[in-house]
Amino acid sequence: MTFHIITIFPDYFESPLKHGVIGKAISSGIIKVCPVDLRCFTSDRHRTTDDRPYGGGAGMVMIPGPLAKAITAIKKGREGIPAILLSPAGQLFDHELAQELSQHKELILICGRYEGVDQRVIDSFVDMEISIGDFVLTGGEPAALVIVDAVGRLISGVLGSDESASNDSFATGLLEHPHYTRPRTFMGMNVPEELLSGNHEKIKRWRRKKSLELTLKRRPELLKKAKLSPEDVKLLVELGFKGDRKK
Ligand code: 21W
Repeated sequence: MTFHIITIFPDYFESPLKHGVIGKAISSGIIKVCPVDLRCFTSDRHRTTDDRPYGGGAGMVMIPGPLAKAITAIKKGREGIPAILLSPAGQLFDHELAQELSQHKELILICGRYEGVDQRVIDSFVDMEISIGDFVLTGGEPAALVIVDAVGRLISGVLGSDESASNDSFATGLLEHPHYTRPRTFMGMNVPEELLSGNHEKIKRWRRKKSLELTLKRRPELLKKAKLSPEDVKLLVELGFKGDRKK
């Protein structure tokens, strides 16, 4: 899978993509990340990428010319690559959207800077807009990294069988149970005895219960879409769950 990233800071992507499973997937060629320097598509002496907004107001707006050229250059000869603008006004990114994006062979991620992008580029060259959450970033670059990471790890061969994406917390629709490792006692705190029992049924039940408990406490809205067994529902009702669920 190839991510083309249009940015005025191509070096931004160097170090974060060297590490961990994404770093390995890039060195082995399963994933390619190609930062595209927006300034290469400028034609004036100052290599301008932004200008003052019509109608006035604070801040600058990314001018349409270089962005249109950059997107067109990447799309040329390869039909149907989605061009995605990272924008605080975009569709909220989640696991489901990550899975959808992972079906494409190539993606174009466009990083905005300043106050935003001239609307005519969005109208004519952008297929979708994505936000990574309700908080304000300084630009689209960190959001592009988030998308490369979350989509990249879903590509076959990126995760080892150990860390397989199929039982990810957001794939199962629940938050995960707590984890423990050695030592058995740390600062007077013991590992829950269920995990030391060696009884796999008992361990499974304990983990499921903790997972349901934590989801109910922290993210009750996730329970509406989670796949729950009748035993799960019974447990949740005992824990005080009364929300109705969609199928
Ligand atoms: C932030 C651009 C805010 C424009 C009121 C007056 C990409 C992002 C971004 C940015 C504004 C994403 C303002 C979550 C994000 C991004 C830069 C609006 C500010 N408010 N996902 N002026 N959050 N952000 N102007 O910020 O490019 S994906």
